[in-house]
Amino acid sequence: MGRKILLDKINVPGIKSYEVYRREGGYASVEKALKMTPEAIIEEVKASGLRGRGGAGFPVGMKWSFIDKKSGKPRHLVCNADESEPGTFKDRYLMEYIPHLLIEGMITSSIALEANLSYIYIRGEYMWVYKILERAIQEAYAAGWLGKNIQGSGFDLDLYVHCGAGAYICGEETALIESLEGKRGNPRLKPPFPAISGLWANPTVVNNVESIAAVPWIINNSGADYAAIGIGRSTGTKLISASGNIKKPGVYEIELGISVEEFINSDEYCGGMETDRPLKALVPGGSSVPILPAHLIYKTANGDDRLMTYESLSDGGFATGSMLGSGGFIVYDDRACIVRNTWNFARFYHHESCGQCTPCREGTGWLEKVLWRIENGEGREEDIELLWSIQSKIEGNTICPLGDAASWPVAAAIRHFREEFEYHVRFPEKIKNRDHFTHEP
Ligand code: L3W
Ligand code: SF4
Repeated sequence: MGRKILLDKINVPGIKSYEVYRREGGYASVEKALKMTPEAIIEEVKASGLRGRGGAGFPVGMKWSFIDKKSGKPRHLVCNADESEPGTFKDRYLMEYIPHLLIEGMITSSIALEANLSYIYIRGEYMWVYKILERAIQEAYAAGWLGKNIQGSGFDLDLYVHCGAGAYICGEETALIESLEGKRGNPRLKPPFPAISGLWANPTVVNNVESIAAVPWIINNSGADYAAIGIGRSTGTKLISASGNIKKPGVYEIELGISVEEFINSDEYCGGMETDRPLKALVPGGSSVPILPAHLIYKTANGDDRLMTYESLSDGGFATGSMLGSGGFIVYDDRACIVRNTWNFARFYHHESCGQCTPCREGTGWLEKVLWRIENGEGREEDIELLWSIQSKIEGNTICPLGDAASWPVAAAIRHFREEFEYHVRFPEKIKNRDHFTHEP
């Protein structure tokens, strides 16, 4: 069995409540952190090698050390719980079943950042999880872990949970900040990064739920202990939301470094393919990352085992690799129509584009339209080149990463499944007469 450090207590009856969570050793990291200097806490997190679990994989300790403490302005920790990436549902699981782990992580991390006012920004569709967090926060206030002079330490911390209103773009950290300030969630140009000028122009750290939930274990044990789990620069454990044509969809905690083959086929995780049909494709990190064709799933282009790490999943760049991203692992068997899947993702990004940048606002619309006509047997010979041209003009030319996220899946689908697009264009009648959404009639 792989090591569990986030989900190890998830099956303890009543762990959602403060009493049980505390009895199981909860809030020990806060007690320890209150006796440490903020710098020492940050050093432990740096030593752990923990990387941001929201998608970018940026080192958490390094992000914390960027925070401007010299300006004398108030500082904030904001938890990004706007989990909206198609294929990703791990943060919901953590917050729903062990909410105090996130609250404990928020307190310990706020002590490190010397932040006295912190927020959890949760996606609007998670209303029932919002209520669970609200209740856990009230329990933490009642037990003296939040509010003035927590546990007699002289440190004050207020924590609020704020509900989004249904926009994916508010998961982008600066759009999230705008939204938290009460404005429309339009991403800001960076720099300045939030660590210098974030919420109300104050120094702000925005971290994903899973990143913050890993902090208590690191402080209770040590950064070195955390770094000893995993492999290379992919340290610790990672939650994976597994879905698609597998026997056991769900949320799994893995030690970074296990092979993709083991993750898909072992009974401990996905349990193998849903039926006897062959594996066709994999999206390993949520809809924003490039899709991998069958021959590049278990092995990299060099013939090495493909591992569940930041490095191995991106091995060879986008020509032959993808990204670990947020760990939204979508498995497809040979019934899947890649054109339809690509259109479905493109439709999502078009709908969620905030509209500030022309390449994203217009380009995502064109991607959706052209993919829709190909998928419906109305594609033209030149459409594949047109798609390639549109996606290439979005990537790298926008304010925020949503533009890249819209272009990468299209580029990868054409790169690896071009013959499927060509088939759609060449045999429109066969495509029109399909009775279900597979590639072949
Ligand atoms: C200070 C520097 N901070 C980089 C920070 C930066 C960000 C992180 C990664 O962006 C985006 C992000 C998510 N001084 C810094 C610095 N930072 N250089 O480090 O930045 P980067 O540039 O390495 O990655 P990126 O891919 O361009 C990541 C956004 O993607 N996102 C994520 C959604 C996540 C959730 C979730 O966790 N629930 O929904 C989606 O758009 O917010 O803006 O923090 O500031 N020199
Ligand atoms: Fe808005 Fe798209 Fe520009 Fe991001 S890339 S700021 S979502 S228009």
